[in-house]
Amino acid sequence: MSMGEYRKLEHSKPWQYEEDGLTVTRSKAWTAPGCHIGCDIKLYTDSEGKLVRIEGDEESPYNHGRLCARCLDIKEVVYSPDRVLHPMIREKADRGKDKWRQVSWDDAIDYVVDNMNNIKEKYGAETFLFTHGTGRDVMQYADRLMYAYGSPNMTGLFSGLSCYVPRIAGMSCTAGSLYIADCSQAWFDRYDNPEYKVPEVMVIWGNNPIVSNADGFFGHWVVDLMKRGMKTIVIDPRVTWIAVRSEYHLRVRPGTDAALALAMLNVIIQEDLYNHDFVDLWCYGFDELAERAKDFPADKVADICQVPAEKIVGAARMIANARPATLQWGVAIDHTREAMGTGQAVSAIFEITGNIEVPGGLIANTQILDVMGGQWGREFLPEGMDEKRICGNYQLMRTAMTSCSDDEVVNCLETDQPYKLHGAWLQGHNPLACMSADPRRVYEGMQKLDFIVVVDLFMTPTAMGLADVFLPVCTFPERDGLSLICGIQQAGAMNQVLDPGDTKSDMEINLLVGKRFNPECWPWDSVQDMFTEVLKDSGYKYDELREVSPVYVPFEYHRHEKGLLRLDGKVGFETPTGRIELWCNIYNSFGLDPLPYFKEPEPGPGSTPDMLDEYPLVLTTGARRWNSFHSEHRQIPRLRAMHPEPVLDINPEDARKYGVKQDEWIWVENYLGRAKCMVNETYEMPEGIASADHAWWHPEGDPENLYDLFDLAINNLVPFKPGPSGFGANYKSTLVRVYKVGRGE
Ligand SMILES: Nc1nc2c(c(=O)[nH]1)N[C@H]1C(S)=C(S)[C@@H](COP(=O)(O)OP(=O)(O)OC[C@H]3O[C@@H](n4cnc5c(=O)[nH]c(N)nc54)[C@H](O)[C@@H]3O)O[C@H]1N2
Ligand SMILES: Nc1nc2c(c(=O)[nH]1)N[C@H]1C(S)=C(S)[C@@H](COP(=O)(O)OP(=O)(O)OC[C@H]3O[C@@H](n4cnc5c(=O)[nH]c(N)nc54)[C@H](O)[C@@H]3O)O[C@H]1N2
Ligand SMILES: [Mo]
Repeated sequence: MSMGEYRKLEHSKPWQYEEDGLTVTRSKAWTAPGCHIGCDIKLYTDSEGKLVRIEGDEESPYNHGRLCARCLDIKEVVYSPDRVLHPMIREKADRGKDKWRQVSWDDAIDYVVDNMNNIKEKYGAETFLFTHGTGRDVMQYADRLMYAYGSPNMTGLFSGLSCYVPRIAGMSCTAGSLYIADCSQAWFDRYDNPEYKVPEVMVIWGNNPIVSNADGFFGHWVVDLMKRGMKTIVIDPRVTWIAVRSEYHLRVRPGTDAALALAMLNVIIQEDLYNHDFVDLWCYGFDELAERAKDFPADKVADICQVPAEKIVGAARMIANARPATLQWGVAIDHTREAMGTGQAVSAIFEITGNIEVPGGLIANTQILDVMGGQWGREFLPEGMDEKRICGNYQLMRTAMTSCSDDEVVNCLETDQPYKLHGAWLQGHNPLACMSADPRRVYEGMQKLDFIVVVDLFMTPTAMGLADVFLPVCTFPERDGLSLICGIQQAGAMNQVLDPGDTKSDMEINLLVGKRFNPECWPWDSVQDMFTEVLKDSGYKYDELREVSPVYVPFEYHRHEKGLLRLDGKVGFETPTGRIELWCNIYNSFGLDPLPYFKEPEPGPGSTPDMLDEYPLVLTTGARRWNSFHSEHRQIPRLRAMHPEPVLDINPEDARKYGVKQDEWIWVENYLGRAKCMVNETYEMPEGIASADHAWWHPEGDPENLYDLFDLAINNLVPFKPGPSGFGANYKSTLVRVYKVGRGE
């Protein structure tokens, strides 16, 4: 949606200049390696074209010169001896064996195109899967390649599509758009902007923003705001850096957030603390919500969530009395089978208190440019193909999404229903180590495919186990690119400063391959021409963008009152009633509960108490670490040294109770499987709740043992089992026991 002229940043220097004998190039950090945001950076190269330094750009309105450890260590990634530097092919019979043959790009691309075309001719394009991992600037190019080939099947092999998708889809259904915390990121002058207001309270719910900087949200904005007087409420079982500085820390039992949110709604409604004007004018279904919330009195919910009732009541009052309050939520909301009900309950707190589209509240995240969300190139998908998209009976998913139900894809791999699959293109994705629940199912299911391509920068367990062709990508200093960030409405230029050698960018690879499938879909002569096309709404050509990057879309508050949030230009929200639907018509029409609801996580102390004898500990997984992005950076020495092995964070009382000790290797086991890690005794975790790292493998391990993947994968304990809508899965709640490796096996 274009809303007028883009704003551009005035820089004190050109995009490239000399300083102390070095060339400084302004750019954006993105991928590879993994990152979720795209900070403004300065790359310092010497006369031999070597990267010698990287700094945050102090003129950036986004990160104000700050960078994370992974960016500061980018040199070790770029020059890592572990990188794959040439295309490689392996015989299908040798999958899992370290037997690769180096080939030229021409040969690799011919081989890929021939094999993919053969499958299309023999079995149909729908039998070829396309996948990509999280949040990279790779996604839209992978989508477009799929459309050029003619397949409708994009998948992450991720139970319940459990990353941001449930929150985005949920808010789109109930409020017409995703809403994000207003930390003044839409303004160049930020906190000083006269229209901006520092929130009185920010609720940080199932998110650790300073470590994770997730989804376009720069975590240190929270610290900036705390310095300007903002108070915080943290909802997290773990003691985080912000939690110890917050007014309220609710150490909720994993997977019970919906009950907590419903209890807070009940307090706000019963005590008449909600915003009557906003509810009367802009909300639909308030009475029904009030009725539902009555089932969640604070003292009952205190038992469910293991949070004292007075804290629930106090936090609810504090949110309702704040002018404004805002929400920064995280992936813990999606990592439960009840993701849709949970997200709906949490967002309703901020809706009925009138914190929508106000300065310092929650602002609509309208899409920048039209290339995101699986839409770019969708017109090239042949007629009738979308009906073949693998969604099972998840009708909301089929209607609201352009991708598959990943759970149904795994069923399809195993049962050959509704049809047999034959190939896969995996780009920026290490599913066996990260996204896949029960990774053995995916490993075995994928073995049935005739042809698999992996596009990555390092050899991974997924590539070693499954790939027939490996196409090596370059890192971000080695390529031009665009950063189009969700979470802040800007477009930025990434500028190449290093020679990529015999590696290529994802964009170039997809342009080369895409042209062969459908030249009309990929008509450009260069990636730069393609970027200019992507940028067309902004009014800038790619070359011009370098100088003025980043450019921001126009922005204003109270857009629902001005007809700026609906496609028809009327006031209100893009929902069937034009209001925020606390009782959701779309859910109702798909046979789903129209109101927020809570169901005990399964297994769990509330649903399967009989399992507690055998599996006494509640387990959450995957809390982000400073030094790695999921399965990445395990082979980068300095980053690995910060956190050398997977750990289980466990309260020292629990460690004693279950007979395990600091730094000991243990098995964490549930009814489905087990994974190995080291004990870390810490009071950061409450008694009865432990937290295990995810996405572990040993790049130094035996390739033919898939780098210890199946020993270390915590997802051995996570089933493919989404919620009733198909969205959300229990990556953050199960029941386990722990025991020393070698004991009782
Ligand atoms: N350094 C680094 N940054 C990353 C990533 C990375 O791997 N490394 N990954 C990126 C990706 S893809 C994502 S999705 C984001 C995610 O980033 P976040 O949303 O911050 O996700 P997590 O760190 O998994 O979890 C956040 C907090 O939720 C708590 N938690 C665990 N279970 C529950 C629960 O049931 N309820 C509640 N309320 N809290 C719970 C954890 O203790 C943790 O402190 O980070 C992104 N950024
Ligand atoms: N138990 C448990 N499991 C989880 C989670 C959890 O909290 N708990 N979190 C889940 C979440 S939220 C997510 S999003 C997934 C993440 O899952 P993934 O996105 O698969 O994770 P990554 O390891 O970051 O990336 C996969 C691969 O992409 C490569 N790569 C990085 N950048 C680029 C690039 O620019 N181009 C290309 N071609 N390749 C690149 C990396 O080398 C890596 O091998 O994991 C999920 N798994
Ligand atoms: Mo994620």
